[in-house]
Amino acid sequence: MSNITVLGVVAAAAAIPLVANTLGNIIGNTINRLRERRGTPPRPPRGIPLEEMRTNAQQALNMNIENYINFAFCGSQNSGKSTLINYLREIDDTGVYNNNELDAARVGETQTTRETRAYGFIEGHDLDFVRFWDHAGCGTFDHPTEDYFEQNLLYAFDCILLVTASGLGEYERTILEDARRFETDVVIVINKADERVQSKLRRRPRHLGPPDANARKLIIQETINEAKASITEDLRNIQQEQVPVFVVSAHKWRDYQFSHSEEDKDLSMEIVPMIEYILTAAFRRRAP
Ligand SMILES: Nc1nc2c(ncn2[C@@H]2O[C@H](COP(=O)(O)OP(=O)(O)O)[C@@H](O)[C@H]2O)c(=O)[nH]1
Ligand SMILES: [Mg+2]
Repeated sequence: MSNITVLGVVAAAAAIPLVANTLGNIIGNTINRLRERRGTPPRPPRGIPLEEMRTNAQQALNMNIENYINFAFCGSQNSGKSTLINYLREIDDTGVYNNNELDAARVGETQTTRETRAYGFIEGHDLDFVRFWDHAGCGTFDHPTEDYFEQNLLYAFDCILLVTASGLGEYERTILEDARRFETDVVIVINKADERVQSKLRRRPRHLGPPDANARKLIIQETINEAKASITEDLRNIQQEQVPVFVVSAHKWRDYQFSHSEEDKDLSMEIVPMIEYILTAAFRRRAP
């Protein structure tokens, strides 16, 4: 059915002593509300019977759409999908913070490694009923085949995160179109926004000196606004302006989990609203 290798679900490593639960501390209510929808499968798109969606997901992807909330991370090579997944799972893949990197998604791997893989959370983590799917194979070509979305069962996911570090190419436009056709929630994630902040800082006139807390916040807000404005224009051109856009920095989200500094949290930008949005989308789609 699918030409993408599916590896077994990566079991969460059992013996990590520290459960950070950063997201649980911030959006615990949204998480708990969704947890109660476990067991209710997501509503299938019109024309596809629930039973068929359930069986196909199980057989082709080994994906349990009932007991787990499944999110697909799609996007071109190098946009930061694997990095995002690692840091959202509060797993450090750099070794810098001395966290366990046993089951981290491999970062920077070449596009010849095509495998779709699910990542869960450490047992006892607030999000242990959620699975993040690293949809490698997405974006290994500029023009996805016509039946790509359907073949890869992307409609069986609770929500698709379309990750890009730049704009919308042919690949992203195709996914957006098919997501609409198959009534699947999708969000656009503009990652690596820390680099945009850096380049703004480099252009800052010297006589102003380093920015204080307020100036920094302004620069961050400007960065978000500018990144959104350009994507929104692209979206308008393809009549998709209803698709939500989140501007984030995966790297700064990692830093925040270890530093707990407000500066790093600000620089991670819209990570928390993004997660809150996809959890709410899953909640809506699983209405009993
Ligand atoms: N500056 C910056 N680099 C990032 C960020 N997220 C990922 N990267 C880098 O982008 C490269 C590709 O990341 P990876 O997760 O392998 O991308 P994937 O191919 O989409 O899975 C790696 O070198 C990452 O360290 C980010 O938020 N900021
Ligand atoms: Mg990857």
